[in-house]
Formats: sequence, C-alpha cells, structure tokens
Amino acid sequence: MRRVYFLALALLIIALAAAACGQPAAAPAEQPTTEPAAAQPAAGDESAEAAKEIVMYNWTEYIDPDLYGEFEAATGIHVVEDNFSSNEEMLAKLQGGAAGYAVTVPSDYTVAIMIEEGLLAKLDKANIPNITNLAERFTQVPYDSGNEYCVPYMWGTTGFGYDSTKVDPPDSWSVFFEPDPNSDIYGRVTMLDDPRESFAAALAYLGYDINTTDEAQLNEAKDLLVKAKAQLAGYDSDTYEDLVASGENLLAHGWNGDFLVAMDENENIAYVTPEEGGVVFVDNLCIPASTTPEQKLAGEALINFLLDPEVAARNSEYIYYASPNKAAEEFLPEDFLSDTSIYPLAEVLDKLQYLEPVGEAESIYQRLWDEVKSAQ
Ligand code: SPD
Repeated sequence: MRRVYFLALALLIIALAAAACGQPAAAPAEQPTTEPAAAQPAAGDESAEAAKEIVMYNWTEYIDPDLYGEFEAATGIHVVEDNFSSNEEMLAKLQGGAAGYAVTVPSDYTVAIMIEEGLLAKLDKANIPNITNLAERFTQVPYDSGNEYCVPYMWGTTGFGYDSTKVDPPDSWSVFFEPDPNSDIYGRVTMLDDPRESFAAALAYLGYDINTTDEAQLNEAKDLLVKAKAQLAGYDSDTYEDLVASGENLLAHGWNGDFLVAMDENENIAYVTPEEGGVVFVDNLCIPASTTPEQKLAGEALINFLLDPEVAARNSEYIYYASPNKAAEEFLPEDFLSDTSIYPLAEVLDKLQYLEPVGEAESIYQRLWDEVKSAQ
C-alpha cells in the first residue's frame, strides 16, 4: 500500500515537473465549466436545503476575502471563516469532535489520515459541476484518487523568504541548523510552527527521508531543531512573512505564496527553496463527516464556486499560490504563470517531496515536537 502511495506521489511530482518544463503533463482541458454556484439538492437527500450560513475552517490568509461576499450574492449563503495554523491543529480539533465546519482545507498527507479515520464526507459531484475544470493530474492524486472526498485547492512549496538587501541568498537548510551568534540574522529568524514541516527541514538537512519513521533519525532531527532554536525569534506559521516584510525579522521558513504576498509590501523580499530539498504540497477543499446535510450542500456550493475558472484565477492571484484549475489559466496573467517562485522549474521540483502519512510514528513526531517546543 505504502509503495503504491509512493509511486503515485512520484508520478504527481513528474507531472508537475513536466508542466514546469512547459510540456503538457495532461490532456488539454475540456471546455471550462462555469456552472452557477447555486446550491442544488443532494442526489441522496431530496429534502435537504442548503444552510444559509456555514463556517469555512481554513489556513490564515488563504482566500481572497471578497469572494465570500460574491458567493453570498450568488447563493444567499453567508460564510464565516475560522482559522488554523497547521494540519495537526485542524486534525486534533476534528478528532476531538468539533462539528459545524462545512469546508476545511487539509494538505495531501492529512487528507489520507482523515479518510482513514472517517473524518471526511464523500463529495456529491452532481453538486460540483465545475470539478471538470481541474487539470487532469489533480484528479489522480494518490491520497484521494478520483477526488472522492476532496478537491485540490492550491499547491505550493516550502522554503525560505528573506530580505535580499540584508541577507546573502540562503541556499541550504544550514542557515537554520548552523546558527552563528555573530551573524546579522541571529535572533531574527523564524521557523514554521508545524511539526511535519519543521521535522522535514531537519531531516532533509541530515540527508534522511522527510517521511522517515526511524526513531533514531527522528531523534537526531529533534536535536538539530533544538540546536536551531538558539537563533530563533520564534515558531510562527501565520505572521512570519509580515515580520520579514516589516524588517523585524530577516529570514523565515515558510510557504511560497505567503512570501509572494509580502513582496507587494516589501520588494526586497526574495524566496528560494533549499539545495538539499524540501516539501511540495497540495491543499484541498474537503467536507468534514460531521456536517449536517444542509451544511454539506452549502459546502459543496462553495467548493463549486471556488472552482469557477475566473474565481479560481482571481483567488490564486490574490494569495499567490498555483491553482490546480486548468481552466483558470486563461484568466491568469503571463507574468503569474511564468513566475518560478509560483511554478518552480523542473530541476527545483525534482528535489522536493510530498509529506506522507507516517502511521504509528505520528505519535513519535508529536512527542519529539513537544520536546523541541519546550526545550530551553
Ligand atoms: N497562509 C496559507 C498557507 C497555507 C499553506 N499550506 C501549507 C501546507 C503545508 N504542508
């Protein structure tokens, strides 16, 4: 099972790399679908009517906020947003029985865990006609082949954002793991408050698989993370890019789109992915199993709206992440589609890997992460 998963992930990376080379990685998109976002009754539940208010449980700053108003104008459904800062935070909340979220946005490996644990509802695709706008390669994702539970929302990479007028281009994870008290960046650096992402950084630096379940390797990675802590201003997954843009910090571990947004505020910010390799991810729109039929209908209407080609293009341009929506490409400007911080070159993608579920080793990651966080 694990081999099949790995093979499928490898195929997805090859497809992304082929696309980055300008070679078609998939059959050309069919005619874009721009079906109205109005909520239709679910096939299996003729009596249900879409809820008039729903909650979207999303990463911070991960949608153009104007879209909620437009969705409400089109469907009469009001959306309230609640935020999380890591997959693990969102997962713990849903595992703990939180209900009332109509849509949430887990990353690839977390979708696999949520399906396994029965935390997601199957999508009724009759309510999501715009799903045909997805690029072919995003319909075959290994963690949810055929998009039974989720629709890919955005994809991106993890790397470093830095102030290019004050910091030499960092090309190695060593900027975090070989702290130098005499350097300008000492004390002005943050790392993601995210166990899998921060362990992936340390594991990649050590030359280990970022999905290892080997406890000895994980302990080594933990020691490295504790060593790195000496120069950290903190762990931060929500405001790190703003702190680099404002000049308070000089370097941060984070996600490409967030730094690109910050570049609008400070043109000196640059983004790179490390030489040793790191993480590529796909985040997904999914409906928790705990939704009522009414919330599910409204959630599916929201997913359908976000898959409209023009809406998807505007959303991508606003948050600066790459869209898995093939039909959106014609609405995206050329300089967006050719920006290699958004669509990395094939040789860069080749070095990146998806995080995968680690099964029982999840508790080792969590315990060691707690040790990192509490180390003095
Ligand atoms: N500000 C929104 C960032 C969303 C990033 N998702 C990252 C998933 C990484 N594993």
